[in-house]
Amino acid sequence: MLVGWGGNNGSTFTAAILANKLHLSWPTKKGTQKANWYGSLTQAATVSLGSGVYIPFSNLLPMVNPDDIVIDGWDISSMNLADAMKRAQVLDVSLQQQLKPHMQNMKPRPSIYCSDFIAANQKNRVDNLISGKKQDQLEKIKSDIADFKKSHNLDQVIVLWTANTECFSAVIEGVNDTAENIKKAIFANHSEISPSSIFAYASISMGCTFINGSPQNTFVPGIVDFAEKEGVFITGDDFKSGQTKVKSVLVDFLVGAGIKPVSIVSYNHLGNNDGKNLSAHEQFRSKEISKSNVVDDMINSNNVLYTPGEKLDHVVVIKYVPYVGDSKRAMDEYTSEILMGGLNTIVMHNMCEDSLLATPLILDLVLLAELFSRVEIKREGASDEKYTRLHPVLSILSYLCKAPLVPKGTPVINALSKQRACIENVMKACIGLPPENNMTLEHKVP
Ligand code: NAI
Ligand code: DG6
Repeated sequence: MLVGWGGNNGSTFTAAILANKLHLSWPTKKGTQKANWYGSLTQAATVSLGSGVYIPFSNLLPMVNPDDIVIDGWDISSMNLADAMKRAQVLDVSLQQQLKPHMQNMKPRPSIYCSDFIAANQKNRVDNLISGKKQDQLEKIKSDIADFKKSHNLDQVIVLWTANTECFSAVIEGVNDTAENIKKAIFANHSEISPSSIFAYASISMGCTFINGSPQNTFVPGIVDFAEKEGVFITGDDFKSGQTKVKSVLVDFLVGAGIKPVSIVSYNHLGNNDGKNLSAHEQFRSKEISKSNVVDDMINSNNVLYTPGEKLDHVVVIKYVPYVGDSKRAMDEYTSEILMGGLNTIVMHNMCEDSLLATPLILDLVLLAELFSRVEIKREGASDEKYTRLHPVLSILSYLCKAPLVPKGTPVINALSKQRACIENVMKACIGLPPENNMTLEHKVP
C-alpha cells in the first residue's frame, strides 16, 4: 500500500508493475520498447557464484514475483491512477494509452492532510481527506489495511511512504519519545504528530512492515520504540536513487584511493511536484539533511587523510524549474587534495527522469523487506531453538536509502559497495555460500 499513490512515483510504480506483468511493448522514435525492470537490484542485477558464473539476484533465494504484487494506497488527491500517470508526464504516451483501461478504476483512498507538514503550495491538490481527529484518522488507516488484506486474500501487506516530503517533527519528551507517549499524543490530537508517523503507527499496529521513502523523521523515537516492542519491521529513510547514489560510490573510491575530498557541491533542478514541494524552506531542509550526511562514514574511515571530527565543505542546492518536469538535472563538483598540494576537481552532469530511478527502488525495498522478514539467524553453537528474526530496524536495506535508519548504537554505512555486499552476502549465507572475497588466488599462482 503506497502513501502518495497518485504521485509521480506511485503512478509510475503502478504502471511499471502492470506493464511488466502484461508484457507490454510500445513504439518509440527509436523503435519498439519492451517493459523491463532496469534499475532494480532484484530484477536486473546478477550475483557472482565464483568461477565466472553469474545468476540473477532474484534466483538466489525464493522471492516474491513482482507480478504477484497487488497495489492499493492513499492520496490527498482523489485523481484516478490513469489520470495521475498522465499528470506525472513520465511515461511514453503510447504506453499510457495501453495502461489507461487498467488504471482508470484505481482510486486512492482518502488520506491525512496537515498543512503544517507539507508545503503550502500543495494545497490545490487536496480533495480526498479522512475527517476527524488524529485518533479517528489512525483507526481509518488501520481499517483500510485490514480491508485491503481481506478483500484480496493477501499473505502480507507492506506500507510504503512515497508521499510529499514533510518537515521534521520536533522530538518532545512526553509526546513522541516512547511508544506509550506517542499513542497518548495521537489520542490527544497533538499537533507535532505528523501524518507519516500516524501511517507508521497504524502500519505497525497491524503488524505490517513500514518503509519510509522520504527524508523526514517519521521514525521519531516513539515509533522506533513501538516497532521494537511489536517486533514489526521498519526501514528508511529517503530513496537513494541518483545523485546521492553516485556520491556514495565516488567518495568511497576517492577516500579508498588515498585521495582527500575537501569540497562537494551538489546542485540540482527539477520541475515535478516533488520539486515544487521542496521549493519551500522547511521541506527543502529535510532533503538537505538527508543528502548531506552521506559521506560521514567514509571520511571517518580514514584517519590518515582526516583528523577526528574533520568535516569537508558539503553544499546541497535544489531549485524548482517547472518546465523540465520529472527530468531532473544534477550537477556535482568534487574537489580533492592530491599529491604535493595538487587539486583534483571532478565535475559531473546527470539528466534523467527521477521517477524512473525511484520506481525500481520501491520494488526492491518491498521485495527485500518481505524476504528479510522471513530470515532467521542463530549464533554459532547456539541451540536450534535460538533462531531469531532480524532486528525490527531493518538496516540491511541501507543500500536503497539516503539516510539509513539503523538500530540504536550501531554504525551507519553509506558506502554503496559495502551496502550491496551486505545484502548479497547475507543472502548467500542463507544457502551456505561464503561471502565473495575477490582474492581469485586460483588465477594468481602458476
Ligand atoms: P509527488 O509529489 O509526485 O507525489 C507525492 C504524492 O503524495 C502526491 O500525489 C501528493 O498528493 C501525495 N500526498 C502528500 N501528502 C500526502 C499524505 N499525507 N497522504 C497521502 N498522500 C499524500 O512526488 P514523487 O516524485 O512521487 O516523490 C515522492 C516522495 O519520494 C517525495 O518525498 C520525494 O522527495 C521522495 N523521493 C523521490 C525520489 C525520486 O527519485 N523520485 C528519490 C528519493 C525520494
Ligand atoms: C531533488 O533533489 C529532488 C529529490 O527528491 C531527489 O531527486 C531525490 O531525493 C533523489 O535524490 P538523489 O540524491 O538520490 O538523486
